[in-house]
Amino acid sequence: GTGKFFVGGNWKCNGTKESVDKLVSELNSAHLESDVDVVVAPPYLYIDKVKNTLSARVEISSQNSWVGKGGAFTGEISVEQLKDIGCKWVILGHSERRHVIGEDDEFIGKKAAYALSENLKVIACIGEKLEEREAGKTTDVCFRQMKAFADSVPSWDDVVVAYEPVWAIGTGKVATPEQAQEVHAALRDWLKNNVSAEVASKTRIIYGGSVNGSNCSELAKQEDIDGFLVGGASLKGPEFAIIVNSVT
Ligand code: G2H
Repeated sequence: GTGKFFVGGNWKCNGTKESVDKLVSELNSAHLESDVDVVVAPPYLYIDKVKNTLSARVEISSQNSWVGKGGAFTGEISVEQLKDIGCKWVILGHSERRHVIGEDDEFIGKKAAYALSENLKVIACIGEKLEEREAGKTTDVCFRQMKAFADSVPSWDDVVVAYEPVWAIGTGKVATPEQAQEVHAALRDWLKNNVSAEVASKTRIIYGGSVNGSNCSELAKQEDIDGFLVGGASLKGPEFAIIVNSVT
């Protein structure tokens, strides 16, 4: 792997005050290997609560942010507000936002540039759909999504790339370690050829899509897998800790 292992828990639109308290207490009592960056992304509503109760060992991410400065944008949350409340990270380009909500490459790229300009770090998600993989377009799609980030961000220092094949998300159908490694290596190569050798070697590329406590260690062994973005399995503290501790 490259750089420090990174494991993010994307809680998505799940939880109640009660379940969030339970998860926070499980995380506070779990052993988390020290050489891993650990981040959790609660729903906006619970960020303040989590920030105030979760060990500072774990950083907080939001699952989205507004594309520019706050103001008259009903229903949105600004980067400034996220920083005010103690967020260090934001997940952008998640497939659920691309394909369910309809955010496009350009909009996501602008969001990334704005977040970075305000010193919020970015978990930049990319990934192909099943029909794109079956049509042999996996790298075309992933490279196009990478280019949209590359065209917008001034620097990759505070960016972690998350490769999340859409067909593996929440489906229980995890990519094999070989399938994931193949794309991760191609992405690193893309960074080398299109950004710089230094960025290619320093940028962490994490895998997401049905990662759990049983499949994480084989994936973590792959040379170009630098960590995980975990959805469903991040809602259980002990299982999330197993994934964090799969660092090799
Ligand atoms: C992919 C992942 C987390 P899950 O969306 O971002 O979710 O682990 O539930 O497939």
